[in-house]
Amino acid sequence: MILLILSSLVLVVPAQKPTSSPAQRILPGWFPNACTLVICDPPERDPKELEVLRTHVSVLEAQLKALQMSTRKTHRAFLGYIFPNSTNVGAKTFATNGAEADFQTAKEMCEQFGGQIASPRNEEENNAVLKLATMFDKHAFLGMNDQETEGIFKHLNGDPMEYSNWAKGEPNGEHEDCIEMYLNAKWNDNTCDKHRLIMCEF
Ligand code: GN1
Ligand code: CA
Ligand code: CA
Repeated sequence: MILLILSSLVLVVPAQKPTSSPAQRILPGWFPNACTLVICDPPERDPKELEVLRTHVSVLEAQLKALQMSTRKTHRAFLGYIFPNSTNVGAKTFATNGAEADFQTAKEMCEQFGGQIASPRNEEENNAVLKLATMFDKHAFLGMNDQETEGIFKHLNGDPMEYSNWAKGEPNGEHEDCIEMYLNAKWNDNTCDKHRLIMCEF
């Protein structure tokens, strides 16, 4: 049906009398109701104007860099105030303030300040968490859990858990989906509603 209408238009249009609009003088064979695409050259730019813009961009870039550095410094100072006990391992900083909470609250607390619950991925990181937990004599929650699929522990971002340090006989809990670290650095799965040391990593 559409094809029929279009083909009749093609037949009808050439029969119309051309108008004397400016478009007709430019494009012979232009018909009323036809579409015309007009492409214009961009206006010429003054090279000095471009130079001024480049300078402005450079100044803005320098200001942005200074602002980022100052924000980072402020954030670090702020973190030191909220979580005064910290230790660095490579690019990671583990930090705590000695408070305890259930897993969900601990998770939200760390996220609120731009981090996540401590999730050691090797022995060195595990020992750094142990060191801080020992200062408070408290078992710390770790980030990995098997809340999604029983028996399959994953990192908070979905990564499979490659490093582990389970205590003998652990994990053993169908209803224990969170991990606590004992004060001998070994791990136990326990229920997520237990209150354990809030240990974040940034
Ligand atoms: C037992 O000993 P304790 O309380 O740290 C259990 C864990 C359970 C936990 C539950 C060897 O640990 O697997 O998660 O109770 N340990 C053993 O509270 O059975
Ligand atoms: Ca479980
Ligand atoms: Ca257990």
